[in-house]
Amino acid sequence: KHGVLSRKSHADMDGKRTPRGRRGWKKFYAVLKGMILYLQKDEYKADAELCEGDLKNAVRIHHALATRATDYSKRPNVLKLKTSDWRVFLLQAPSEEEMMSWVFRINLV
Ligand code: I3P
Repeated sequence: KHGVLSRKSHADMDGKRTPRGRRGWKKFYAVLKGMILYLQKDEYKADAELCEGDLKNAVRIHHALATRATDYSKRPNVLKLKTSDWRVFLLQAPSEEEMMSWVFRINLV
């Protein structure tokens, strides 16, 4: 699965709140492949073309949990992703359908 997603980092590893200055929204092209959600700066790229920054933004979603972000109302179509290392991301999809599709696909892994 792939598509445009905006990301906001809410908590870092071990669940510590992401500090100010790194809490902004950023738009990515997301690609879910195997157990990894790649958040790429530009459009679709094959593995070989991923740059260092793209690899840094990749999120392991094994044992991660995706839910509708019911407690976040500033933007529509936002899901909350909790990873196994206690990071928390908010991810905004272009539509309700896309958001639910990401939730479903992430939780299938
Ligand atoms: C953050 C940025 C985010 C905002 C966040 C700010 O500043 O303005 O858009 O979240 O508020 O801290 P910075 O880019 O300097 O990290 P919202 O869009 O959800 O308001 P927050 O600290 O309340 O999460």
